[in-house]
Amino acid sequence: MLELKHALSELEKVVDVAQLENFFQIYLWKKGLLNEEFKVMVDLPAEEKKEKWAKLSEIKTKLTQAYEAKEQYFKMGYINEQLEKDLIDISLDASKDIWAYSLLAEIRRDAEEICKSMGFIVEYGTEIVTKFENFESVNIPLTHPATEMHDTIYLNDKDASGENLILRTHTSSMQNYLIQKYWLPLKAVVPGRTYRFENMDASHDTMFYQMEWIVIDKNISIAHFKEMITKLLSALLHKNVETRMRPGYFPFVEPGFEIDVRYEIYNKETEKKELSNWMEILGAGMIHANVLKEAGVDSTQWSGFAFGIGISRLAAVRYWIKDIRYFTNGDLRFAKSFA
Ligand code: FA5
Repeated sequence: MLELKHALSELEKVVDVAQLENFFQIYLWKKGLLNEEFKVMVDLPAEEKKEKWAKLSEIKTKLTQAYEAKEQYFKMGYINEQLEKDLIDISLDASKDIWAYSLLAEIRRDAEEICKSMGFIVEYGTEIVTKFENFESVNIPLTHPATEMHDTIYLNDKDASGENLILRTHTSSMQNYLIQKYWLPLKAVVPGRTYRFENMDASHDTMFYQMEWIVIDKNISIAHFKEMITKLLSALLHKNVETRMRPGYFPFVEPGFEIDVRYEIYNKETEKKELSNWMEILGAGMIHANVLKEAGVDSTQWSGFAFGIGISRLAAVRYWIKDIRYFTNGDLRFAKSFA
């Protein structure tokens, strides 16, 4: 019968993974020495078989345990070796050629700094929201055709009332939450990812960044909004911009508008400065009385405005990028060209 002591001493001599594999083949594999011995026992008389079978089983158990311990030892060695290799050398200079912010992060951080300096609270909110937060709290009844304006991505998980949770389709889904959390007067911004089930093209992605501004106070009017938006866009785009307000429909504002921007560009062919085309950059409006009511606010006392900017499109304007999908498709050539 196979000797445990001998097998263990053989295992002892094993120094690497290849030798361990070899050991396994010789002793423990289904065609290895141990199983061969089990096979031979099948024809032994019952009593003798019982005794030898038990002994061999014990040898198998002990040898397997010893083998596994050694295997574990090699695995840990391998993991430690990898960890060692992956260790970040903090003495290395974090120079520009090895890291850079994504352009979206850069513009978002810029926007956050500008907003903080203007006294705004910055809050990220949650990306997974209830249908109430995304629709009903901002005056979009679930039966309203407006819900179809956003082709929403639904999750299997449900909220407390049994409704499926969704990925927020706009940062306006945070309005009710912000009012409840900070109460009034309120000046807050929500930068973050939003999701829609879109057909993708150069200016439409399924995951894109928005930033929501919400201002509620006494006697707030469109004039406050107009003044603020022109200053803000010029600061964010690093250019002097002209803004244009067009009527726009959003169920959560009344009146609602869309804002386009244009700015001076240099035409290489004519070698002259000229104005760019108008580009829609955000949706805005005076917060609808129903939104205030839903959050428990007396709309005869308080008023406010809100607007939501597409950060991805804003970044495209600021950095002259033709297609917003470049921001998120992970192409290192793109990322490195801005490092
Ligand atoms: C909204 O999402 C409203 N919540 C904005 C708003 C807030 C209006 C507060 C009134 C008051 P809209 O669907 O137009 O509106 O999106 C706002 C901006 O997000 C657009 O102007 C655009 O810049 C950007 N955007 C919309 N869809 C996409 C997309 N698929 N990919 C990239 N950017 C997008």
